[in-house]
Amino acid sequence: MAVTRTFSIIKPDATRRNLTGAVTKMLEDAGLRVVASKRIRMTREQAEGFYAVHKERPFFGELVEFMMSGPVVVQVLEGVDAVKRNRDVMGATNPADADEGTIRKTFAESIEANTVHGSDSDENAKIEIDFFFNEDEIVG
Ligand code: RTP
Ligand code: MG
Repeated sequence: MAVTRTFSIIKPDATRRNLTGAVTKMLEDAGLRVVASKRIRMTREQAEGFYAVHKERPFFGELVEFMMSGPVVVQVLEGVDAVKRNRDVMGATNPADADEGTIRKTFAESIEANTVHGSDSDENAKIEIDFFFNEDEIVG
């Protein structure tokens, strides 16, 4: 299995509760390395652009407002089979369905305020990393 990259967001519900370190520790303990990280406040343009695939979904407006509601930490993670490794430690979108020991089971407040985002394919990981980072900000 190759070392690959994925893109992660620690969402506003987590930064509000001062969980940046706790979430990052779970990512690291899962075998992922943080090779880029920055704390930002998403603009409306960034939130709408990032979640453009969900534009037609009924929850789109609320999702955009939520992602703008506080600081987020955007990260590039590196590891063996990084996309799957990250999705496994994140757990299901709805914390009620997430397995014990996952980030969302441990910390998420609701299906929307669910603590983390993680890319769902290598292709989307590259698009999402490029959306927030220049290559010279990533130090492997
Ligand atoms: P993410 O993209 O954030 O990693 O989460 P995901 O793949 O597990 O879930 P996705 O279907 O891509 O949905 C993106 C985010 O939209 C919010 N959501 N709200 N109110 C709702 O029914 C609902 N469904 C999804 C969540 O914040 C979800 O992570
Ligand atoms: Mg998704």
